[in-house]
Order: sequence, then structure tokens, then C-alpha cells
Amino acid sequence: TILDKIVQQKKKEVEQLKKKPIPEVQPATGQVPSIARTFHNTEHMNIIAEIKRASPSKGSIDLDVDPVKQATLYASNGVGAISVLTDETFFKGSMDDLRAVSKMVDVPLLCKDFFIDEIQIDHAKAAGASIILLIVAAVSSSKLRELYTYAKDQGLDVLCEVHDDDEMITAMDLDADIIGINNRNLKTFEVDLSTTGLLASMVTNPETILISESGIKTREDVAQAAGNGASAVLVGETLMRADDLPKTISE
Ligand code: IGP
Repeated sequence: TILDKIVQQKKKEVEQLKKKPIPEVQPATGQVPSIARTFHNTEHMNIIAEIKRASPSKGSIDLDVDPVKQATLYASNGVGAISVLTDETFFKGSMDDLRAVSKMVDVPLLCKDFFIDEIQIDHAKAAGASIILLIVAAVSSSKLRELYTYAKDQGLDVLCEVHDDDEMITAMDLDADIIGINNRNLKTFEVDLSTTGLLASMVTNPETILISESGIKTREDVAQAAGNGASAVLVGETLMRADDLPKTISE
């Protein structure tokens, strides 16, 4: 599957990363709030807006986007957090994108990558991330726990991503406070927005922050996610392709 391929590639990248020094940690531009707290306290739906140049399922989306310009536009339209895809091989992003954005905006930044090793967390933090993504399907449950604990110890929020029942159980066993339900199957690329409702209904801890991810295009899609108990949606392609971004966000 594509996920297997990506993880194989990450293993090579991690070996390279281990040979390099970790850049100095980016001083925060301002006080960045934890989304575990802010998303809990907001009545309205939060948007996590993504900077996504390309993807394996869609090919090029906007290869030449200026990430700082895009992030500034997101921030000035009130998004709750910004996700920066940093994977180079499959998504054409980079840690440099994240670093550049973090110098210019002070909303929480999610480093969207395939984390399989602690060293990637060090790099994400150094590039200005305050949240990292942990994809349950990408690592063993023991490694997941190690990475989760490590990131939390570094003061980072962790968005724990699931796509099916078993992964949801794993995330709940971990006591993950922020769970992202990916409507896209990373193995087949199939998108089904009802995934959010199905998996959200399994959640037993009412304090859990739920984020509905992928395939969200319309106001109705957002309302559906909200109805299913999500406190935020993670939107990439729709915002990257929007002609009138402020209008799309406010709708
Ligand atoms: C955004 P979309 O369909 O709005 O562009 O999706 C985001 O959910 C998606 O990029 C994503 C993703 C991921 C990418 C969700 N989980 C894991 C890479 C890795």
C-alpha cells in the first residue's frame, strides 16, 4: 500500500536525519495556545487549514504556493490552527515550509508528517510546530506510545489519527486527548465522510477533542462533522484551491 511505501521511505530519511545536527529550536513568535484547551472551550467549529502542495491521491494541488502568504491568509481569517505538510517525497512539502510559516504566524502549527522516530519530533519542534500528527496505522502500538509520550514531554500537542475501529481502540487505550478521524483510507485513498460519525460514536471520554479530517468541501460537510461530535475539521485541498479564501472559510 501507499502507506507502506511512505513508511519505507521515512525509514531512509530517519537514517539521514540521525547524521545531521538538529537545528536550533525556533523561538515562538507569540504565546501559542494548546489546541487541546482552546478547541475544548470554543462553541463554534474550528478549522485546521492545511498547506498542501500535492498528494499521492490528487497529484499536484498548488506546487508553487507561497506557504507564508497562504498561512497569513489562513491566520487572518481566523483558523484555529494551521497544518503544514512537511513530507517531501510524496507531498512536496518541507520542514523549511514549516519553519518559514512559524516565523510569520502565531497560530498553533501542526507538523503533518509520518512520524516513526523521535528524531522527527525534535526536527518538527525545532521548525516551530506545536502539534505533531501520529498516524496509528503507521507504527506499532508500542512505538506509538513511545512517540506519544516523547512528544508530550516536549510540550507538544499530539493529534492521534485513526481510520477504523481497531485504530480508535488503540488511540483510546493511549488516552489520546486529541483524536483525528481520517475520512480518507490511507491504503486505498477512498473518502467516506460517514467514517467520522461511525468512529466518533465509539469514544467514551467526553473530554476527547475530535477532529474530522479529509474530504471536507462544503458547509454541509462541516455541519455533518459537528453533528457527529467533532470540534474541528481539517481541510486541505478545498482551501488550497479556493478562489476566494475568506469567503470559503467564512461559509
Ligand atoms: C486534508 P483534504 O482532503 O482536505 O485535502 O485532506 C488532510 O486531512 C489530509 O491531508 C490528511 C493527511 C493525513 C495527509 C489527513 N491525514 C496523513 C498526509 C498524512
